[in-house]
Amino acid sequence: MNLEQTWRWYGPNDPVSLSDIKQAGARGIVSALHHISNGEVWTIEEILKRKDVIEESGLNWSVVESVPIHENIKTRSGKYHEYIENYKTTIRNLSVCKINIVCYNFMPVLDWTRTNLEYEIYDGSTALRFDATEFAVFDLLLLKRPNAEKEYTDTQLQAAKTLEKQMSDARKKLLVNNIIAGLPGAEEGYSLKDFNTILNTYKNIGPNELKENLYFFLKEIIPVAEETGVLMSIHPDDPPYPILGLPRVVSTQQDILDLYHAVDSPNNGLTFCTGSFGLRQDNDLPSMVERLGNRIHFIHLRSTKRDKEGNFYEANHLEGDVDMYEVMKALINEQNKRQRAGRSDLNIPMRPDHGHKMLDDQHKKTNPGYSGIGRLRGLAELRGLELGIRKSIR
Ligand code: CS2
Ligand code: MN
Repeated sequence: MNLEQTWRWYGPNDPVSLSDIKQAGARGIVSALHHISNGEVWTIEEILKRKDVIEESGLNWSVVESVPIHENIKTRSGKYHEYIENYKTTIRNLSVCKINIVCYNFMPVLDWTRTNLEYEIYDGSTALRFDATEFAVFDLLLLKRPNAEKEYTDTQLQAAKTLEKQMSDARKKLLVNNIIAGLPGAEEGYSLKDFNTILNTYKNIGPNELKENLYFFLKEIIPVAEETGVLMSIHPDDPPYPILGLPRVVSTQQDILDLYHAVDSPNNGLTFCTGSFGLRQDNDLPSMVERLGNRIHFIHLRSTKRDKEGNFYEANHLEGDVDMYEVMKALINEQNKRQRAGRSDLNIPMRPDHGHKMLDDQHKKTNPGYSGIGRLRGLAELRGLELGIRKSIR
């Protein structure tokens, strides 16, 4: 009853092929129909097309990551009714195609955010990094977001000004692109010109309002998920605290307990992402697995290394701030609990979430965070860790 080893595949254009994934030892595929615009229905025909390609390689489409949530739903404005109805239809269609785990997130405007996509770490591989001063340069001096200074200390303001003076135009352009052009899997990309206008759509939406909008959405879709046997699994915010003056409501254990409580159903569940949750010192990951575990339907395993200034980078999977051993033990305990309770969902799908750019991949064009070899290393280490713990506690 191992965790199911899965791998994110962006579809036929992904430089990592299905046969590469097979050699990496994953059997479950995590994929999404990125070519369908945000808010539109995923038809049965389109879903089956992707499913057939996956199954022809002897693999299985285990999880959808993600069916994106249209901005209108997050702000409960514009055509949100129509988009929610479309979302319900997509859930129904996925279930007809026997795909029953759906990951999604509820981060306003931006999905995951990094400032540097090629940060060289001590072993010579490159990792994704978030530099708080670079981010402040973007926010204060390039985007020039109105009133942004209020959210920074004097030291931070000074540091941003000093750094900006040292930056070439090319470096500034790259920084802007890294933040707003959309990292892989983020379904929206923006131009600097439009960006302040989009941020402004949240001017009357604080954390309470955003929570209300999330719960409104859940009250609409979870009954459909129940009816069709689909497990909705929300992905936490990355990073798990407010940025750009935008509210964040999926960052802590309490946020998840509130979400569970808002619609009390096993179909209203969680993607447990150790990389995202692990960025907050007050998130105790093993105890979160224990407390939130019965509704964890999908697992992302990766580690990050943070410092006191608010910078972080993605560490090797078994290094950094995440105690992967304790997390894995807690996950195995959760499986044991499920077995005792007679549940059938024991093989919770997990994937190595991101990896470093290393070895041959350093000479190739890869999706940031989603190169083949770095994730292969991550998966191999995690698989070994799981096996070791399992054998030692039996
Ligand atoms: C990222 C995101 O941290 C992550 O897993 O790669 O793309 C994430 O998968 C989405 O935000 C989930 O909806
Ligand atoms: Mn993740």
